[in-house]
Amino acid sequence: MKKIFLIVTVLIYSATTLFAQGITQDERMQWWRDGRFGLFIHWGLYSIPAGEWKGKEVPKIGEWIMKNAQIPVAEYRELAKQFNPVKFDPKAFVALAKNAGMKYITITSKHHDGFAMFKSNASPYNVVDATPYKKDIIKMLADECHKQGMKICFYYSQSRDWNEPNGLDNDWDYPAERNFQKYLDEKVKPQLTELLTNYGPIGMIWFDTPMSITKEQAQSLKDLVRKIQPATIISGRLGGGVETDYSSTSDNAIPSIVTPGDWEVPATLNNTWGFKKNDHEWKSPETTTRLLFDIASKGGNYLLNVGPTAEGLIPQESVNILNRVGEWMKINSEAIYGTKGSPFTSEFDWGNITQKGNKLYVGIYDWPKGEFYLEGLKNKVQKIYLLADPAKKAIKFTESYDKKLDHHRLKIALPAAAPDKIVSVVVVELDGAPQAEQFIAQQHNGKVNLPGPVADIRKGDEKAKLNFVTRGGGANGYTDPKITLGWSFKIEKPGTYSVDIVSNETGNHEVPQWEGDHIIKIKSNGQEFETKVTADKKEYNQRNQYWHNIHTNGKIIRFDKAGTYTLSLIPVQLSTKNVGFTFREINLLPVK
Ligand code: JFZ
Repeated sequence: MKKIFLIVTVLIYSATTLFAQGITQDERMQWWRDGRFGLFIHWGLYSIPAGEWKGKEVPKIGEWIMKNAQIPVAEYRELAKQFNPVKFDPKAFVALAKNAGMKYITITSKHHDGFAMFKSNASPYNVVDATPYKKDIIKMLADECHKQGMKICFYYSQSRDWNEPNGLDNDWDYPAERNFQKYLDEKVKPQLTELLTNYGPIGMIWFDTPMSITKEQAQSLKDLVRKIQPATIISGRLGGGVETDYSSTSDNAIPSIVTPGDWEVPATLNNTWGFKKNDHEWKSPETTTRLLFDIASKGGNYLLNVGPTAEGLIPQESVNILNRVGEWMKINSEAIYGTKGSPFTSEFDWGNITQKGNKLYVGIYDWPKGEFYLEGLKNKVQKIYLLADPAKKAIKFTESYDKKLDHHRLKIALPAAAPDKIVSVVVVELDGAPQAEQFIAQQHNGKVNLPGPVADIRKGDEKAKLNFVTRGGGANGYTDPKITLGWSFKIEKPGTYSVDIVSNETGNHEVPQWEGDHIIKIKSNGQEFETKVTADKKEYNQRNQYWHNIHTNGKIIRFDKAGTYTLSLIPVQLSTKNVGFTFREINLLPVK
């Protein structure tokens, strides 16, 4: 009897929690997947020093000034008395995001410095109680977002809190012993409750830098969010190994190929998140727009940051860049919203591709002089037109199929002039959902691109794994020489090919790391050679701008007839002094 009672209770309990949640994962993620593009706002007391403390420039990211300059808590807190951003206009913030084509705003409600940008009963260290401004910035922005149909999301630093003796990471002004649980119970949970209760529906909580938070502690934060607002998305950096609703890449790090699952690239427009008066290293609108298109082509979201000043203004340079991206979005947003990543595994030299339903959006960065070729698309094409052309005038094309090679080619007779200087979008309407050939196709320029993440990765006879979601897109910690990679691909044009071995810099973008001297063997079509990984050419990569691609010239491989081939990369010895072999891809380049 007792047992039955227990079972019934458990059943009722799980049924009610399920109903209470009343929302599927797909439903929860819908707006985020459709939106693809959001505005990140890093704003807090750190915008007052703006990268300078007592007349000295403090290096690195602006919102870390308290730690980087080891400012005593008592001194840093004094900044609150000066915080008076009278020029803050929530309407202008939301309008800027809207005009850029962004669908959500994620603002720092509390960053690592511990200062809350909202009215909090859990800590007087907040914008209403501790500053002359006295207004709840989070409320002003949230209200405006709700009015304008923009999703409002809150960044919240759950572990690092330099203001609290029991928060993590203030090791210059507080004793080492701390009661982290007490901090979670007395500050984090009450503040999260306030954020999820007082500001209407919240799109997402963006947790960050979990540090040593335990599984149970992280889970309790997730449970809290789910309990109050089941529809709120939980971002990647919660910690404790607890599953979240999507993952965040490293800052400014874009995967090298289409990557499954829900993920987001948090990115800066210059080299800081919080405002720094001397950081003028701005990305160009061209780079920003292409990165947006490239991230969508790989299946991810782009969360692009601005750092308002102490007066409450978004730097004019940021405004200009976002407005320019917005001009592109006004014509081309159909190629971004609600799209999925490219059906192809390769990175193309000319641009990239997104897809939605039966359409491909071919985004061309470098407009071709003559005809344009898309290799390896299996579908029947119905119509092709420029997204920028309101008349959707049909563009001529021919599809051909090489039966012997089982290869499909689409040839498009593009107009002479590019419709857009940054990314021109060509819409290709198909007979069904886009389908790419199984084996990697040779590109029209003769190149065969063999990306690391799609390789058949093995350790002896067993399937093995390498992690490619690192900064720069190369393998992370490839130090085990027993791990080999293999690819299958088609060669259409017989001849001699040079093997271009590409790795990349990785690590903090202020001090990129790279390691060579690995000895590797390449085998293909009955030929093989051994080579040492050396930096023969360093190449700027506009899709991953902080980390250069490093090319190693391999030897020559011959393919005497058209056909399907394999190539394998077999380490002989891997150097492990630093970051290991950050292998990214191999290119077969025709030798003329
Ligand atoms: C964190 C913060 O420390 C930083 O101030 C900023 O808010 C940024 C968006 O997030 O910094 C990180 C966190 C994680 C990684 C890099 C920087 N990471 O996983 O590579």
